[in-house]
Amino acid sequence: MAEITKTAEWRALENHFKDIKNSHMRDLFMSDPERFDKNHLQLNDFLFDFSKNRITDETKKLLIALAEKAGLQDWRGRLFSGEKINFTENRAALHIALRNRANKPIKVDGEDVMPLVNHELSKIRKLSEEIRSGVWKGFSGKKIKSIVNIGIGGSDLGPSMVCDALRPFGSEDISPYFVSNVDAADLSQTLEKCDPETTLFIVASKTFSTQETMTNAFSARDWFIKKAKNNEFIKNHFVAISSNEKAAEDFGIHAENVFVLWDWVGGRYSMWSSIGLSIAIFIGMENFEQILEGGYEADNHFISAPLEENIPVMMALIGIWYINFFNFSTFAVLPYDHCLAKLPSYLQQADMESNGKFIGRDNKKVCQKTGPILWGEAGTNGQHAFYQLLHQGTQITPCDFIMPLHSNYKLADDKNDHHKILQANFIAQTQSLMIGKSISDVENEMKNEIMDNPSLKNLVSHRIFEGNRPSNSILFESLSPKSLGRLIAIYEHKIFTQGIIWNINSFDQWGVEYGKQIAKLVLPKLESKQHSETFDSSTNNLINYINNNT
Ligand code: G6Q
Repeated sequence: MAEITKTAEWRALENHFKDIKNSHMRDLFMSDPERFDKNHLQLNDFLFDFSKNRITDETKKLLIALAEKAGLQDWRGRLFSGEKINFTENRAALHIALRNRANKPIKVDGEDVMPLVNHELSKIRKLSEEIRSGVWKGFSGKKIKSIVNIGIGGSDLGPSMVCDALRPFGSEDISPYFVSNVDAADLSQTLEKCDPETTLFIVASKTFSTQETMTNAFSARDWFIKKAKNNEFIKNHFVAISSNEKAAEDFGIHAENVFVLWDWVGGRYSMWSSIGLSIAIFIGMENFEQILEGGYEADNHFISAPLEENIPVMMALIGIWYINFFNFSTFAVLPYDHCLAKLPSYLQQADMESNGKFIGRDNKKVCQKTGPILWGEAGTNGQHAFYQLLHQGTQITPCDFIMPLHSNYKLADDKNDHHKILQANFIAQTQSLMIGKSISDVENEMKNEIMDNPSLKNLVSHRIFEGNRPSNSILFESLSPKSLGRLIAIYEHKIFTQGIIWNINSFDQWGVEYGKQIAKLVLPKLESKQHSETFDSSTNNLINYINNNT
């Protein structure tokens, strides 16, 4: 395919941008009472309102034409058929197989992967049921009360985010903990809350070689053996999730306690696999399967809905409109549900690790910007921190506001109506970002004050809001395993769609690998306290400073 920025479809969008860039959404709403009707989509109880964006019917038409030009429909089919679209690692990207609830065969190298997926699911079911029911016992005969997932990045963020989000569905008898950072503080603070007799460690590492995870796993094993005093007991307290079964067994984990992952499951797309073991233990297998059902619902929608009615596709296209034409480089995820506080971090990895790339599938440098800087925070907390910049900053950040209609939490005497207040703030923010506040509104508001003190007129400009700041609103019935699965899968497909249009491989992560590689070169210098002359003067001096002062 021709470089996307050289296509007629891209040029048409550039021309259209010149026409529309100064239009104000306030006017677009005024001139079209049906703007919401025309600019929202629904997938069962999932409502995606994209009417508060700087788009017209023409914008949508031109963006859809761009997606078609990029061959999105074809690529969508290639993703779902198990083709090795992650060509730099010669791998398929088959997270959709993990939630393929219809069990339709999906082949990689001629082999149907569904029997493998189903086998792992049955292992997850068995272990999670045994732990929850107390059939699985610790070395001294006690039930497991704490599960500690030791993993980082894709082997941590998903399960950690989901266990927080679905806490109301979790067992009251089991506490899930997540240790990711190699900083000893992380493991120490977790172990303080655990008892070796009642703790199960899940060492989650696809490669089983990640420095942080292995260091934490060895330290956890030492902590455990100190109390258990017998290596034999490791089998009651350590399980592994890895595609490197041999390394897991060499660590001392019994073969039957190793859950497998395949090279076609990318780390940041792995919460649907055995990496979700901690989720299944905490919320139960039926609920874990509901997460998969939600993902499957999103998959069916993505693969079959026409592009203009396709939620992930429209999300992706609107994102491209801002990143590539308006030149807005950042994007905020703002969940109005406290349990989704970790969602921005989760999506930050999903998006930035997938699409933070400058080399195209044609091995050349891309000619347009790719993934945005994704950040965010739960509402309403963010309102009292960074929303000032969202309203009046010089950079514009498109936002996704996300909220369930019903909260999973009700205080015993809920006369203070917490959830209505949360909802009111959600609506107020999206509305005010869009509409702004004009000079005449401010003058009107300050009329009496200015009458008393005319010098206050100078302050009018400070209270003006330009508005025209875009956002999507996402509403759904309640935060349940199924709705969460659907939400995550929708974002995965949004990211995929953008990657296709930008002509990049969304499924490798050489930047992560580079970090792992460099750390291994530096560590020996610190361990041996050897004077460093290998690197640049800053790096050498930092190493030598640490060595001289520790
Ligand atoms: C995810 C990335 C990365 C990875 C971690 C952990 O897509 O590849 O975040 O998940 O570096 O890797 P391991 O699971 O191999 O320990």
